[in-house]
Amino acid sequence: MKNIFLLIFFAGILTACNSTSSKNGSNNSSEKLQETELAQEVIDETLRSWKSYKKYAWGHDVLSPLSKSHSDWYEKPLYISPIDAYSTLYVMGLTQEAKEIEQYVIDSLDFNIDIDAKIFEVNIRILGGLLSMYDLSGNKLILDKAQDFADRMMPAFDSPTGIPYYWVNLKTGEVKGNQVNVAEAASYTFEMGILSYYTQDTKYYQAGKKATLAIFERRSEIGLIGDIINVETGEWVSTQSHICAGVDSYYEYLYKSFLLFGDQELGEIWDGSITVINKFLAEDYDNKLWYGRADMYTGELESSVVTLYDAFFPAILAISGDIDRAKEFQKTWDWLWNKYNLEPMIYDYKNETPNWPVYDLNPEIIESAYYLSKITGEDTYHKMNEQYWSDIKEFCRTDVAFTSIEDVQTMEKKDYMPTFFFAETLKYLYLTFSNQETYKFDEYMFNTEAHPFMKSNFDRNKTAQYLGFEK
Ligand code: DMJ
Repeated sequence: MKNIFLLIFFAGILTACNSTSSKNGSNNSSEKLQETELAQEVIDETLRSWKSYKKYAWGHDVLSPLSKSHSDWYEKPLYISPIDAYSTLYVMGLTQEAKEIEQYVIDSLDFNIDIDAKIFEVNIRILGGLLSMYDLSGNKLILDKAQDFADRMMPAFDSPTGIPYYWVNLKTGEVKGNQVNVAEAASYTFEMGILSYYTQDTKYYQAGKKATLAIFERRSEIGLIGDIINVETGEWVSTQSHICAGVDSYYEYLYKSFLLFGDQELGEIWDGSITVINKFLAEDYDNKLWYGRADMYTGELESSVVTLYDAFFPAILAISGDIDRAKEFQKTWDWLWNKYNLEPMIYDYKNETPNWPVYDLNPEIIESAYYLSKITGEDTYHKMNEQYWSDIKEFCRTDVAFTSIEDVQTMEKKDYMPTFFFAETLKYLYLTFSNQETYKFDEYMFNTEAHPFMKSNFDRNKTAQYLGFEK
């Protein structure tokens, strides 16, 4: 017994000597408690996958784990996997690996490249990833990179409605693509607000908020929005209202931006939106809570086709205080997961068919189980993530990393490990299982790609001024 105490004592001294504080005062991994076996397993698997990325795909966007090669999103790589992986490696205490990415970003990453980038995707992954890298490291050079990147995104917002075009050329600022879905139209207030705060330049948040207001102002008389819009005319191209893929992060950012910055206007839009979502889209079918698709003008439900992205919603319901619905909806997704032992990308709950049976290592159900586990303290949600992790290991694990699944009915593998597997899936699993005190649930807020930001970094007495909204 005495020996154990001595060991703990010396380990304590060692960790205290090793520790360095980041800009936010968040602690280095060496101060954390002994990890649980499961958390350690997630760390080991993350490190294994990261080493494979480095071996087979370094300098490129994505690892192809079956062919042990790589692919890029565009003609030239944007280094998306490492930027997405950084905050997960950091949070897990893999600080050397994280530092290596930070250094590469500073030394070698140049965004002055002649490629058309998808504005939504690069906002959540690259801008969000770089801002979080700055938040965690305190390295001002990273903030400069983030600002440089955002400045290259800004021409996209110069449309007649303020809703960004789909593509922007990072070198020339040329834009194209005048039809976007709602998520692509209006999921910018979070990253752009953070950038405005750090640079004290309101223009970023103002551009993001203008796009959000442009969507909200085009709601129907009953308060619902559609899902695809023309950025030049402001006319709805599709008038189907839902919370699924293609809309999801619009709602997520209304609430999270209101919470992080205290912009009441966004809070009011959220309040109005959640009321009509629950009124028109929620339905009880086969003893389960579902959110279907309705016509934005009549509110009539017209489709029971949902996407696995929708499993982000229990987390938002839970943080906004609707624990009952959050639990109920999570139960639905848990049922679907257990039906296939993974989730199909698209599922029709009335026809009981997977319309698109792909599983891309997506995080949403795991993210919501993590939030519910922390908010309710109930073991059910920890157990859910234990189950999901066990299934992912069984069906998606390869000899070098993890890979997506072509069809959850046959478990045929696809040769692709999406960058959000590093950013989100592994992070939420780790945080659910971890004992460590460093990343306290209440102290952080995540962008939609799970890049963490410390809430206390954003002083509520300054947000209105730095972001340019009325108190
Ligand atoms: C992620 O890229 C983001 O979470 C996005 O908002 C939607 N879902 C994917 C992963 O499934």
